[in-house]
Amino acid sequence: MGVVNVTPDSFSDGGLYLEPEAAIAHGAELADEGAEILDVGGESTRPGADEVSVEEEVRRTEPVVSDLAGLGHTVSIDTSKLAVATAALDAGATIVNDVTALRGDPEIGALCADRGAGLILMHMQGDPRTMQEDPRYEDVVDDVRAFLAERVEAALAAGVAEERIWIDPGIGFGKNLDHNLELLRRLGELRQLGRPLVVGTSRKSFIGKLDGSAAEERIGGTIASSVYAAAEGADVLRVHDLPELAQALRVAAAILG
Ligand code: HH2
Repeated sequence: MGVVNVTPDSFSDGGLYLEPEAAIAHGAELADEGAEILDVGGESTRPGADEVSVEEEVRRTEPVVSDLAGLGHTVSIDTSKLAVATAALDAGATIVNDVTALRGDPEIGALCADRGAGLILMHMQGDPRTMQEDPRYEDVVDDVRAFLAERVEAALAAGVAEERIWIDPGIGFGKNLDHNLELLRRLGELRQLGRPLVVGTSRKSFIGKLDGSAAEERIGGTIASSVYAAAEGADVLRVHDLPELAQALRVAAAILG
């Protein structure tokens, strides 16, 4: 899954693809480089990010979704707002990536059910403004697994077909360094839920906490964590840097046989 951020303030690529033409060209390039899904987002979820109005989020994302879907690409919309998700599905997206797992706008469940769309449910403790202040868990993997099990039930109750539901531990969302590392180390335990796993480690700050690197210097850490996640059973890797990761995954797959 390649990331297409149509935002001025995303933590690693904010402002680079704010114009629709730039975002569309970037998405097409990611697809060329091997991305099978293009994840279009119009609001940053980084800690402390400003909230964006529904109108502005639709204005940013809709033309990009429309063009990329029109080119034949599979597009997901990274949003927690019903109106943004609706506009994106109308424009040709087929997956909703909801980082609040239906807690922001629960009606996204019925929308996905209605349209036969895929739905990604991600774990987050707290909300983006405050989530990194002091995250706490009894046992981070057990807590995330219980949360995701409960959100899968909520999606099923809204009518979403089970085979269209994907789950994501939400690396960096209300987690300190140890929480992120433990979730990755024990990722296989989330497979007990029986749903495909999406994992996003790309350029995230846990990598910088290990070596002091800035966001654009974290490709090595992104590859190491993504290859490890794939070996532990991740089905979708959400990343910014496609060619490097695609090569790493090909080599890892060849070794594992
Ligand atoms: N991470 C980000 C955004 N959306 N969605 C899922 N399912 N999983 C993730 O790990 C995830 C996500 C954060 O990355 P990015 O989009 O690059 O940054 P920002 O939120 O600042 O735009």
